[in-house]
Amino acid sequence: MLRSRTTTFALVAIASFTSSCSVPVHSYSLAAPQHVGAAAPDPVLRPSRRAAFAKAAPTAPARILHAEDCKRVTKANGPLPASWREGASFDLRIGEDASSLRLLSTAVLPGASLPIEVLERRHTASFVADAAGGSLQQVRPGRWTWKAPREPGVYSLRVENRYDGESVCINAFVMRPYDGRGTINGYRVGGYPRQPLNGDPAYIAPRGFIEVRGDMRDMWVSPHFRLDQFLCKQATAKVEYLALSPRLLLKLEYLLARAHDRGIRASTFQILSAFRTPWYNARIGNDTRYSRHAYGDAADIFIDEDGDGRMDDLNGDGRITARDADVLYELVEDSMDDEAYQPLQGGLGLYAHAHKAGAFVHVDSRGTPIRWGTRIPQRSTPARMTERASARSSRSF
Ligand SMILES: [Ca+2]
Ligand SMILES: [Ca+2]
Repeated sequence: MLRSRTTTFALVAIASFTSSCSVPVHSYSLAAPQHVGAAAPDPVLRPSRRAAFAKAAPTAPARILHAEDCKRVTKANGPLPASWREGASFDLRIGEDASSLRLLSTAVLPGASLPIEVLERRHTASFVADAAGGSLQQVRPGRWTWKAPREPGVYSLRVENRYDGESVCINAFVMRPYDGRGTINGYRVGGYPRQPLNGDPAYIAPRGFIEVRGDMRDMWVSPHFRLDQFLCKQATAKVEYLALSPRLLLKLEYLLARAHDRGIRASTFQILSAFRTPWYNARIGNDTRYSRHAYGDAADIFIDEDGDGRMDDLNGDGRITARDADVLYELVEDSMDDEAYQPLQGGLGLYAHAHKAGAFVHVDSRGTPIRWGTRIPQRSTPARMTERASARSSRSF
């Protein structure tokens, strides 16, 4: 039987990728994802899909002995081993974000320093760390500084608790610097507003992007999400560029765990749209100059475990309607008072009929709570009226 436990998270509430971490750390708790598939079989799961799941069943993980071994895990063809989708036995702060996930990704500029710290008060001397690339220096027991190499790419870091042999892997993306001129290596980016919205540092234009090439697209960036889920939907190029906030990954993992708590079957969230370059955002008719999608911390999500490309029947009424997206909306809304959720605060929007995939929900981790779209009560309110209200606001973000 898979263990289910609550682990303590901590996260610093600043969203840029590279600045130093001299701001307070907020602690919170995050229940490890539960694997509810066996307990709550999905009646609409197709036989062929079931076979695919069985074929890719997680296997027992080999022990991770070096940072190089992390590459093998993150490039796994198929789901990560089940133990990697549970929480780690210790909490780690990576740059400004902290979590107890077994795998997290972060992004830094070339040559930048990335602080890594075990958030345990005791037995810090039992932790060791290593890096495949760059240079790693121990500052004190349980704390290190990784100096990123000059060459953009993805580098694996690893922290191990020697006491129990458990490792946490970190994908550290060294970004390609961006000079703001509209393209990067021939890839169209477009222009960011010169002034951050209301002076909010979350709206400072990215100074670099993750460079995505070759088989990097399939790599795991957190226990339930792959890199290609976050790529901009503009025409595929040999080399693509991406802004991806570690905090968005933490938020999606948190919300997935909450979905599992409610018995919702979801191996991941399907992401309609995550990163959008300002150029692409304008092309699709979004006139919001400050879309969080352009800053890499927003995702439009739904759940599709039966693989038909549309939202699943989350409320169990036998139909696929906006009410199914409302189940997700409610899940986020109910999390807002959770102490664990506070560092993950951000936007929440319901889009009732805005896409061929059906209804979906926008979430982002901008730091301040904001909601749009209208809740659709499951029974009482006439749906047509509220759905229209929701559609009206669908172009906002
Ligand atoms: Ca579906
Ligand atoms: Ca339904």
